[in-house]
Amino acid sequence: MIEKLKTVIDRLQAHIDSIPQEFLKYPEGELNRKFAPEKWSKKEILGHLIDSAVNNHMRFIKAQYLPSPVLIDSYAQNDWVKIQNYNEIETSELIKLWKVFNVHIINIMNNTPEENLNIELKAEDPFENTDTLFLLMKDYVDHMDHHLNKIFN
Ligand code: NI
Repeated sequence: MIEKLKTVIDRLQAHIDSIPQEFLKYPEGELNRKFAPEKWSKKEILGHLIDSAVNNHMRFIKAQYLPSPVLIDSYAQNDWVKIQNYNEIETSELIKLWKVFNVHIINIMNNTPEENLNIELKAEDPFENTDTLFLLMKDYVDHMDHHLNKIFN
């Protein structure tokens, strides 16, 4: 299990090392552009990844002290993005926030005892593959891959 978590951490670290420079290669007009009112811009996608970090930060901690199985409740993702108006946040500040959260999440992963990776969780969304804390951590990075592929397609 430790071996597998190391792979997840390495994948996340690789994103932290590369994404800030990659993101800044785009001109502001392209980062802000919305192809439809309901579609997220690149900055809004990065904002959504910050929301994912915030919500999963709490899940990763709560799973380790609340009675098992902790409920992995969903959050209204579109409302989170809309309310925070990510397109108006300065790009360099947005990237800093994304990075600092993910550096911290790596710290949490590194401090998770091996036996805690098997803690069982219960997802509100039955299609989520988050039956254990390890799977939730892996899913966090899988979800990030999915959205980064859309930003850098
Ligand atoms: Ni998403």
